Amino acid sequence: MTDWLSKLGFGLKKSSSKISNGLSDIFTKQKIDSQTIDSLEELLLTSDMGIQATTKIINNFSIRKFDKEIDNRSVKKALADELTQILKPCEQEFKINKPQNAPFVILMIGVNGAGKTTTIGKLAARLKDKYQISFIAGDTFRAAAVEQLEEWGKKCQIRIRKGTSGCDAAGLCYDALQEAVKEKDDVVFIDAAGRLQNKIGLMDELKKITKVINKVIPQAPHAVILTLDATTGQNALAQIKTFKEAAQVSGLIITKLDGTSKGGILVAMAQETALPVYFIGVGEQLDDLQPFNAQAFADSLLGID
Ligand SMILES: Nc1nc2c(ncn2[C@@H]2O[C@H](COP(=O)(O)OP(=O)(O)O)[C@@H](O)[C@H]2O)c(=O)[nH]1
Ligand SMILES: [Mg+2]
Repeated sequence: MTDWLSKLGFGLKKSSSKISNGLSDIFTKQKIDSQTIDSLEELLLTSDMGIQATTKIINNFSIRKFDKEIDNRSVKKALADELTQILKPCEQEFKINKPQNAPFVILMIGVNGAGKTTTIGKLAARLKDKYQISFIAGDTFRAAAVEQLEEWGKKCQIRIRKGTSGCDAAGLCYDALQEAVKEKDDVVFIDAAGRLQNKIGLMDELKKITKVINKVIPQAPHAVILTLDATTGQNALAQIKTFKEAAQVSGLIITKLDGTSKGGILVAMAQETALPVYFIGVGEQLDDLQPFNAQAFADSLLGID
């Protein structure tokens, strides 16, 4: 098995054992009856797949013909097919289309603790051999947030532009982006603040930052990535809704899949929002960020090896 696949399987262990054990308990008979279907429905719902996706899966699954005897593996394979179909539209490569004479600007948004700064570090590590990258420390209210970004910058030898503590993030972005243009950076990551206590405040700040970015570089930000913590389960869906109202979210990165049994949330997201999932986080190390692959994710989620 390739390295990334085994890492994915390992990262999704908590989710897959929950689902696997559940399936073993349900499919004990040689035929599928209404009780089996009811139990399957309950398992999918408690695995965070959401009502819409669960209904779709159950409808398709109940009319499926199993030609041989019904063993655990064929049930898992059939379910993996259903999950892959739902997840597939989210499998979209994250592309850097650098404009002429300006950097490709990536605005990272998400609530505090979702994994924005860590993900910027991981992403930059993937891209740094190919592009001249810089960071803007837009989370100006938390000193620790700036330090954390600086650490990633040191680790990956990437320049970071920051302001004084508590300075206006939009003003910082304005100056820093102009510098980035002058320095001919290829890619700029903006680490935005993530306070969600006050929805209006957050929306206003994001709108202001976007406007300023756009003033310096037309068409920018070129990507707005919403980072979501998978351990929050269904709450992640509410976060998507809130952030979509505040910014033009182009895609998602789902972190901390290694720390939760709620990996099924990606199925609910795929069904209900259909936003691209560029990457998934399966650990805290630099190489624990993987491009999202629908089939591999579905297989790993069900514990198919
Ligand atoms: N286990 C695990 N931890 C993660 C992952 N991504 C981020 N973290 C951890 O989550 C915590 C918050 O991340 P941080 O980047 O500071 O979040 P931010 O507030 O959105 O910038 C840190 O301790 C990270 O190491 C992941 O994929 N897996
Ligand atoms: Mg941060």
